Amino acid sequence: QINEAEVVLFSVPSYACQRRTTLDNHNVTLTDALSLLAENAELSDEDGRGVAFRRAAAVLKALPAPVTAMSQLTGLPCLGDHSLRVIKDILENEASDEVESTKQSDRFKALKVLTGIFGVGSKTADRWIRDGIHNLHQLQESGATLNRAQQAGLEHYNDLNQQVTKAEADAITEIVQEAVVSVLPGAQVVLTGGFRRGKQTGHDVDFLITHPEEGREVGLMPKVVFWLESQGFLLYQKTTRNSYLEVKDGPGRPSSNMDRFERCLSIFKLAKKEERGIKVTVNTVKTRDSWRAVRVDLVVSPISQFAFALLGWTGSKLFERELRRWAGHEKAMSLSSHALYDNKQSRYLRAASEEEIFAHLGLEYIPPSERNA
Ligand code: 8DG
Ligand code: MN
Ligand code: MN
Repeated sequence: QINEAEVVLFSVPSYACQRRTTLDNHNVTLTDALSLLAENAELSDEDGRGVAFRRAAAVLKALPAPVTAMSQLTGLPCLGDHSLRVIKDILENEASDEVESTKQSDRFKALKVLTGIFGVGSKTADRWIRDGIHNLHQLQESGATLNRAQQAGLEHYNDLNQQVTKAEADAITEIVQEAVVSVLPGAQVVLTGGFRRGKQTGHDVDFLITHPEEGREVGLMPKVVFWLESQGFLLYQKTTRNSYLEVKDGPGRPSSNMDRFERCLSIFKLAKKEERGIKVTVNTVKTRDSWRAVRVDLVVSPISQFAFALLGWTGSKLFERELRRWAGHEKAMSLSSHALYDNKQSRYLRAASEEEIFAHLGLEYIPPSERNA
């Protein structure tokens, strides 16, 4: 019999943006299981279920010790019946039948393989599966039409499904920095995404670029892309102009800030470690085994929106979703990667740092390394 007094009871606030979630996860088995069910739901276009499992996993990630008994979970938020059942199965039997059978199902395996292609989402994968395409070989034989992103994704499939290391992210940071200062001296490059949260690996490398003088960043992305392309660093790129309208002086008065947020989804050709020189101005790699493909996201933001862009692109995805939910439901505010709007005051709230945004939202500041929800 368990002595009630010896059972550690956990308590966490209900929004992930109210909690500190480090990479030190004491419940990996449980969170992996719930994350797999979340992924399966997302791949099946059941977003509501996906979020529910993500939230449950995030609660367990925030606990200071491993869960050993169901009684410890009493009163914890975001743990629905389904998640609790999965946790109970794992605590009692070391595994959940549902998780194991999902992992083994042909449909889940096919969805994973096909959406593992850069440019292929769950809808496309689902259509292909219905056409009898379950793997890359069948896809290539099928004669299905692939867009430019998907062609590049298929071509670099193995590289892009291999985790990017911190060392590779650092090497790419040097290249991007070189490109950016070459085309606009004084411009700043910040590593965002998982690497900014302290992760040692990632599926891509994310950067945010700005210039301390408002307006100087206009037209920067095409120049950076041209520099990278002419130096032989890009295997693929697609630049999109963001059509965001910032309303500086009240609704109905678009300022000169419109259409400035630009994004580039790319695939870099990165020299392998032993091939990388000290100075990385020209990509001189030739043979196929001397380089590898790495996914890189570039975003350009005007300095006036930089704090919002930085907060928005640092993640994690669930932390971002929870910040926006907190803003909307608890504060009657709308948060985006561009701005924070206060619906009660009918005005935008300025911020020059992430700390100021948390303060506007009435939240304790959570540093990037504790946003790993
Ligand atoms: P990983 O690459 O290490 O696997 O994880 P990550 O770095 O956390 O994930 P990510 O998929 O690279 O996304 C990084 C952040 O960028 C994440 O917080 C969500 C954000 N983000 C997108 N797409 C978009 C978008 O279209 N708009 C905005 N505002 N943010 C986005 O990934
Ligand atoms: Mn990333
Ligand atoms: Mn990314």
